[in-house]
Amino acid sequence: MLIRTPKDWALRESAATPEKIYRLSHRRDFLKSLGVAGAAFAARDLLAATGGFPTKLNPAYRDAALKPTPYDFITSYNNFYEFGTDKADPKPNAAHWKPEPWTVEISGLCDAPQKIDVNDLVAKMGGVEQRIYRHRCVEAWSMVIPWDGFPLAKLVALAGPKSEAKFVKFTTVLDPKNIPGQREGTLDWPYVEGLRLDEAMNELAFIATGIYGQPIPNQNGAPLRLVTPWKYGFKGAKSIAKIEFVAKQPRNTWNIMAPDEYGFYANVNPRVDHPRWSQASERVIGGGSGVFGSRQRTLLFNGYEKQVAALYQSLNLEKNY
Ligand SMILES: Nc1nc2c(c(=O)[nH]1)N[C@H]1C(S)=C(S)[C@@H](COP(=O)(O)O)O[C@H]1N2
Ligand SMILES: [Mo]
Repeated sequence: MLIRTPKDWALRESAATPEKIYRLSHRRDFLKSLGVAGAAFAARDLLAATGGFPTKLNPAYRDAALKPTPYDFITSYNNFYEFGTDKADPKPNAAHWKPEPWTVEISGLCDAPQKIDVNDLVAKMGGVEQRIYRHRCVEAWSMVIPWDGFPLAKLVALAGPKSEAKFVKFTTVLDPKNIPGQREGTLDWPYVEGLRLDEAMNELAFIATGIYGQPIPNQNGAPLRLVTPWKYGFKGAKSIAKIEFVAKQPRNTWNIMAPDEYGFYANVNPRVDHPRWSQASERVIGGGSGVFGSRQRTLLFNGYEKQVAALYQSLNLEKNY
């Protein structure tokens, strides 16, 4: 992220073809291996085995003005340093990674700490819904993504945070044997992120397990990742292994790597520039005629001011970037 210059923002020709056929997901392979077709399978197990799919669009999170970015761009133009630092790296480099079975640890200052299989978690959350959210990277590009998943607030309720818990810390996968980038010192592994507890309970905060009604591809953070659409993309920790309730504000990876450039809050703010570039506007990936096509003005809180402004009323947003 901070190391790269705009030169690597070129997409491969094949990646620019919109709406190609969806990649067969590992979950589908898993389903097939179970021989579900003929077997008598409880609805709950079926739901769990498929990661909660199919999904239903939640109309409260669809904006007619938002045009979803083609699937191929969303899944081939990625930041996931575990699988390489170029935008085109994660898709091929993560293709053979097997993020299953997957256990999520819920721990720290909460009443119901637990280790839970991701499919059981999705079932406990009542399955998944689809929300169409804006997605803005601190590198000044953006997309519109139809995410499938469940509200983070539901997971917080399942955990039952104690009154001393003020923040949620997310720790992502650490598996250097199978993750090439983690055998190099590009970042301080594992990638960690955090939210204030009230941010985590905001209606917008979401745990994604899918995109466009398909299980989330490895390169986008399988099997579950954080989505906070009013914040820069780096808040969206991919491939989460542990969710911890803590009393003190945790450090987050990009803040550890470059504290003068990346803060804890990471709220999208066109009035607070990155020290090395403007945040006033953004390139729309897949927009317009070319790969990058159009450019548009960036909105405060990425257009979600109504939902989140109250969280930051007493905060100086220039200091707390
Ligand atoms: N584990 C992990 N999560 C991560 C990253 C990463 O390198 N590793 N990159 C972040 C950054 S900088 C961005 S912009 C988003 C990109 O998400 P996308 O590839 O699904 O668009 O993931 C975030 N989550
Ligand atoms: Mo990013």
